[in-house]
Amino acid sequence: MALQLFFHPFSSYSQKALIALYENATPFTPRTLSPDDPATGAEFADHWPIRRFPILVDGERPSERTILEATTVIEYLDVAHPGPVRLIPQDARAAIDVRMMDRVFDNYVSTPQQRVVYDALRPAEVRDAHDMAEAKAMLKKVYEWLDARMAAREWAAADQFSLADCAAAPALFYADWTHPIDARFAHLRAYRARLLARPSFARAVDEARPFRPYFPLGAPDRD
Ligand SMILES: N[C@@H](CCC(=O)N[C@@H](CS)C(=O)NCC(=O)O)C(=O)O
Repeated sequence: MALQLFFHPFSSYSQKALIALYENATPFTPRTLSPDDPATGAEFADHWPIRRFPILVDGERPSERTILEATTVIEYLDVAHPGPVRLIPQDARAAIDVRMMDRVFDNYVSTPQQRVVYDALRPAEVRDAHDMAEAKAMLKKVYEWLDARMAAREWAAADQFSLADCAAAPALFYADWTHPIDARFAHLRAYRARLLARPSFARAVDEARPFRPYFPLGAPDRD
């Protein structure tokens, strides 16, 4: 049980880490979080009281290493368990572009997308219409920026599939469900479709299908 991933298949940040594991067929023990399995939940909370997933645990107690945050999980895999697909370019300048785009997808796509979902989970009387308008405005702005950026690119950065695309795939997948990407952003929509066709992400999407009825905004009848 060298590598364990505590995660949920329907969670966007979990999918981000899963893509990296699937890209390199890296062996790991899935530790799926579920209300039906309080023991796994307690072990997870022991590793990370903040309880945001995924986390990666490498090795056995007492000398195991716990890696928090999906980006860091991918960075760690690239260093400690590298495979044929290197998700961080060896060239330091190219790696900066990859890390920059990883931050863009997390901070300006995933974060506003999650705000909308978390708002929908709140009781109606504490929902925040102003915050929702701001979150959707940010999505709209970032769609426009990403559409221009993707006009002449296959992948988000460094001319290769990378950490940035691991971040982009679930972020754009759920963002489009949350605040649809307008048809005029054809480059961005084509990029989202390319990500969906990537076998590692297609597998993560397939594994999450049973959970679609739980999407708080109502899952559309499409990927
Ligand atoms: N910054 C974290 C974010 C992780 C995150 O937000 N995970 C969500 C699932 S996609 C989560 O743990 N949600 C449970 C909760 O908020 O209680 C990362 O990059 O891994």
